[in-house]
Amino acid sequence: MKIQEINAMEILDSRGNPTIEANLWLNDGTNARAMVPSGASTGEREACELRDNDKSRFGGKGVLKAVENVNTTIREQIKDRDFNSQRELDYFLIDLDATHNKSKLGANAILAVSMAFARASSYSSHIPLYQYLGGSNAHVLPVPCMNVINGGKHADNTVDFQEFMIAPHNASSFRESIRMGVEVFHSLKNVLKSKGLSTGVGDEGGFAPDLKSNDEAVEMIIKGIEMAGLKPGGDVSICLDPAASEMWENGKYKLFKSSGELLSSDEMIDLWESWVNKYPIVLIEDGLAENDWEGWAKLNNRLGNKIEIVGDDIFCTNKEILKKGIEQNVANSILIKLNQIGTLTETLETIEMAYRNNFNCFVSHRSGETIDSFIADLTVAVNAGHLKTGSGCRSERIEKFNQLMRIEKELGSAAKFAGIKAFKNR
Ligand code: 2PG
Ligand code: MG
Repeated sequence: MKIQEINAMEILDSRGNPTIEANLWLNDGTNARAMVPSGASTGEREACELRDNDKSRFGGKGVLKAVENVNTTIREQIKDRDFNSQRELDYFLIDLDATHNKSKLGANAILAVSMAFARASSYSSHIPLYQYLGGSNAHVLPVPCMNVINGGKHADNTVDFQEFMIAPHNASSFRESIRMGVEVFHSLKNVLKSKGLSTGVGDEGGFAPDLKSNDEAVEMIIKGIEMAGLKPGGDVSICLDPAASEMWENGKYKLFKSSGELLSSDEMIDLWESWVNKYPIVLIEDGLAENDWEGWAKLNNRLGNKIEIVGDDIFCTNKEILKKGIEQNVANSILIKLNQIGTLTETLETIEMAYRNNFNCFVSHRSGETIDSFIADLTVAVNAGHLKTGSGCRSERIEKFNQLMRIEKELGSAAKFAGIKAFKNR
């Protein structure tokens, strides 16, 4: 496939921050575009998101350099060149950048091209993106883990932990599970309203009330599930992403938004164990900080045979770091975010390594998103069984759910909803 033309421009993400969109044409005339998301609670070892740091524009967050890199350096090298596969293009871009973290061209610039090429190739071959990426065995529709209460860095409230998610797993289809999830979202709104709490939402579309404690967030959600006529645990379980790296200070965890209390790594592990015993929790992501590897090994030893222990900031979708994590037995699942590593091919390599080592893959959006629904197709392509991409509102999140409903419809009787088995140890 020959790339006929490529260009990029600066657009805005869901937080009103600049991000990059690439438009790519193949020589058969096929055109596709892709938009890159952006995180707030980022891992230290993520690939470089190139920003202008020109304080006179968007507070330094402009991405004109990344755009320029696509429109000049990358364009000059890939225009009119034949690429036989995604892998060939992605490794060409990796070599062109030639840094370990894509800091020369920017992972945002490279990923925009990588995703646009994949989408254009799928259009050109008349194969839906999920099948183009995953082959004819792509058929599993994921449990949507919906982030119904936002805290941490994603909301200006008193809740320390970043994400409280519901997993509506006891459904016969994705469509039914989304209905259940959204009904819980609406009944949670009523629960909060009835207590005089705010029903404004945070970055990912979950409610962001000021609560007395972190426990209260889970208790509100359990009420919301019951008020929707569903059974906590039986129908809808709970997943957490406390994003603990954000709380890590001088070897301790600081509950910085509520009590200011300092917890040791062991005390955090005790906290998670008590929560798992108390609440219908099936998954904890980033329960500890990315640099607390010793703690991670203990946590996985304590809870890794009961629930899914997902590494996000600690692995950064990076297969070298994942390899170390597998050797040191620190988790049993990995969060998958394309822009943490910067190409589709490397993302697929990380997923393959995870599966070969009996790890689960949990596909994820970023807190700064666009309407690009690429991750919906990716989730089905790799039969990941679960993803997190927001709550029951905000179109940049809902678009992924809508795309998954389209895919489910298109797959027809071949579609299989993952259900509770999507989670480790279930
Ligand atoms: C996370 C993500 C997505 P961010 O921590 O898992 O929910 O947040 O994009 O801000 O890193
Ligand atoms: Mg996370």
